[in-house]
Amino acid sequence: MIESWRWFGPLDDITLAEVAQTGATGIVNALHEIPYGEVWPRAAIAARRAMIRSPGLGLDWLVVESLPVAEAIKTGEGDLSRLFANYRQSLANLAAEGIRIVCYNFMPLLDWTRTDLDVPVRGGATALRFDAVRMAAFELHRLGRAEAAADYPAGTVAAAGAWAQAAGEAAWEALLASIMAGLPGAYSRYSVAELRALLARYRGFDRAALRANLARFLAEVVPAAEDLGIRLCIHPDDPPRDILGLPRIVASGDDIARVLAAADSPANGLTLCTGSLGAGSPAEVPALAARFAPRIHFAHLRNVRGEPDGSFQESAHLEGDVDMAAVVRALIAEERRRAAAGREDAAIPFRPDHGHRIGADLGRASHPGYSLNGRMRGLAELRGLALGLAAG
Ligand code: DNO
Repeated sequence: MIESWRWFGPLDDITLAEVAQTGATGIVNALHEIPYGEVWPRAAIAARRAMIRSPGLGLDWLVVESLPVAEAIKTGEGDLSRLFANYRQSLANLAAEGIRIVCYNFMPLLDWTRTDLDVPVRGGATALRFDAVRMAAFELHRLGRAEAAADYPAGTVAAAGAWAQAAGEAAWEALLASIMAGLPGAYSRYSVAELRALLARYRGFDRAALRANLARFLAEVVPAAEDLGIRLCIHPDDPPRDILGLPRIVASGDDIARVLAAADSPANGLTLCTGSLGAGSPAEVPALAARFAPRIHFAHLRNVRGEPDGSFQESAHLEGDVDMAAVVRALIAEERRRAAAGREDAAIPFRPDHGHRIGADLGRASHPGYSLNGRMRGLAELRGLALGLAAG
């Protein structure tokens, strides 16, 4: 298990020196400044890797998260040949600079979605939360998506109405800011009107259509990745269900099996995200880790606690609904299998995915979920768990 850490680049408030202090050795990074669909130039990749490999830190850039898939590839609109060629060129440039694990997602429009970024937990720390009532309130009473009433149980729809009536402008603003935080290019926020216009692009677009576009994307890029020795790994949908009427196609074991079968190659792999999958069927996550182990190239380890109405809240890494020990055991077994087969890249990079804001995090700006202390706590716990299991 290679201890890794997502670092957002020079604009990240957390420095590489601080990352080194956590004990992590692998960096998960992206050239966030390059617009979606454009080529990542080789020189920019080399410069970023050199920065990460600063003397004395013991860090290296191991994983790209994400090489984003342009929206047009997801909608399948227009002539996509330039976008596919650009994606392949970025992969070639990454491989030329020695980076071989590339994570991406195929969620339409939104990336991960939460309704609350700072819910108080024990001792005044804060956590991220997805609240079904507030999400329904947003869809029904801000976005005006009347069809959303069918996506939620009647009790949730009623509770959403009550919430919407009582909410003042500040509560709406906070909700909007939370929901938009996961949007791609998350530095610029969409307004409600812009979101409505973007959603219109997906009207009448179903899972089958999105699956066909993913299969097309894989057919275009997996052969190139194979030649380059790159292992692509798709990230599951978060939350693992349709929201805003947008289809989701990487939300369950069956979905993942379908994606992996669409291009049956080690170059077409999975990012095992225990938090995303755990917000669906947490009890299944260890079995999914074992089932897809040979195709897992990267792991996001975090935990959630679900609630009967579909809400969930991010818990400490070893405290939620997912049996983290069982997941880590499956990953260690896979590493041993790879090592026995003589693979030099047997170790699987994982990162503590998200963390609460604790202690000094509370006074510091960081990307939602990407605090220093909270993730460091998670990393330390996962490190101990992995060492204990490997020794046992
Ligand atoms: C959230 C992350 C996701 C992930 C992308 C991968 O914290 O796990 O934003 O990076 O979905 O493409």
